[in-house]
Amino acid sequence: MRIGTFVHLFEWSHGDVAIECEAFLGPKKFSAVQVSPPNEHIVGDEWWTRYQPVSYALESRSGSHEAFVDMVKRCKAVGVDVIVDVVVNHMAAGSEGVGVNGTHYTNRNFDPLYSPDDFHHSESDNQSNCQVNDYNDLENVQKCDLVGLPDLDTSSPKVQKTIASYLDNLLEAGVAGFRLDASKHQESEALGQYLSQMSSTTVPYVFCEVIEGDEEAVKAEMYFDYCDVTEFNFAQEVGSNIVSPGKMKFLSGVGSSWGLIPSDSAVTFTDNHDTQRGNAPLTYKDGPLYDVFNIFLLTSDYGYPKLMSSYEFDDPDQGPPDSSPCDGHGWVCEHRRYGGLVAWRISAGENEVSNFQSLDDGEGDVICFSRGNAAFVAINRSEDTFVLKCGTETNLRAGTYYNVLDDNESTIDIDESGKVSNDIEIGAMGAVALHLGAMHEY
Ligand code: LM2
Ligand code: CA
Repeated sequence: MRIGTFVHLFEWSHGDVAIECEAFLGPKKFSAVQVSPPNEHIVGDEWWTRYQPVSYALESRSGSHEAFVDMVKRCKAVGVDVIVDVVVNHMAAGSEGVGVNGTHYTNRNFDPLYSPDDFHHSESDNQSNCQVNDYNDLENVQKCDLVGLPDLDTSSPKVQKTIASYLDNLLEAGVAGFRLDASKHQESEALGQYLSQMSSTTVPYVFCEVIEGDEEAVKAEMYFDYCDVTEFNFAQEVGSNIVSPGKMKFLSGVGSSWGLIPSDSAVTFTDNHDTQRGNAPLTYKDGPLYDVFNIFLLTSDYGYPKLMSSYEFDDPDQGPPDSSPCDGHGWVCEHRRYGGLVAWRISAGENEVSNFQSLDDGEGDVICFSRGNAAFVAINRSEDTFVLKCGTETNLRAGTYYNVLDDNESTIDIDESGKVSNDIEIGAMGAVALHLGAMHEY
């Protein structure tokens, strides 16, 4: 069971990530931060320029090589690992272009890294390739170009060596983990091969971005030997029980019995930078209902949760604001709302969900559960204040606890038999979360 919590600080600059590690993520005990691809990408204001690599120089919209190394060091110093988004399925599209560090490229030619024969290509012509358009066909998904992006031949020894040396470079800088972008579009054995060719003695945490679709050729389990895997169905399945009222009571036992991948392999999230522009059931735009979803994400015993931290957008292509996150305009900073739950999860530890109760007489909008004797949460998804009755079982030992979702403003007493000692009001779309690590001293 994963007791950590990590956060994707989408499109934050290296300098701002470093500050956030020191000011918030470290003190709150986040295990890691996922950063946007730090390597050279095409020029342009859209966020997705970051997914069109031009070289592996650590120069990007987020900052310079030097700023990157400084960020990694400062985050590490406060106990926060840096997980890099690694884009190696493909390179930048187009017949010609230039990267943010001044590197020129032409069609499928990225001197000195890759030449046209290092890419998958048509039999008779190394300047062109098939397009990904048939998700029932493994070869098509993995060897053709994804949205016109020249597809690297990840099975080639030369390409594997080049990727492994990029990864070694990142580890050298102190990076602790990788998100392997578009893993679904890379043969899993080839992905395993380049990972095994790293020479660094650091063993990174690796998770693979695989969107498993019913009946599709690529299966999440193909990757389990090499990495954890993004479980996109968690957001869909759990989300559908949060979007409509009356279904919170069905959230007991989220896991393999729901058709999800094994918990130990799963990276979970409510939304990510793609789904918040696509089919995510809930995003920051949904207000408090989205908070309910994130609170469930962080208190669930399933998977390794990743919080999304966004900037506001109307146009889905829109890049990040140029102000500082969290105090500047245009940033959402979702992760700041749930800081107290990170320590809650650490207290909950390896304990599975127990004592799951539907509290509103079967209406299904208010639930509570415990994680062993270490942590308790009650979540009110209804539009009205709910009174958590005196006598509700928490499994906690007697004492006074802070509600960690309330910046420790309020306390709750638990009696000798582990029950709530007074009636407690939980606001609409609100929650109370108590754990052994946040007991009131007296
Ligand atoms: C991913 N995971 O597998 C990323 O999470 C996702 O954000 C990336 O797409 C994708 N794979 C490739 O790394 C994004 C964005 C696309 C964008 C690509 C490349 O969602 O819209 O495609 O990055 O920048 C853009 C244009 C598209 C065009 C393509 C090539 O939107 O219309 O296709 O560039 O020029 C002709
Ligand atoms: Ca591929």
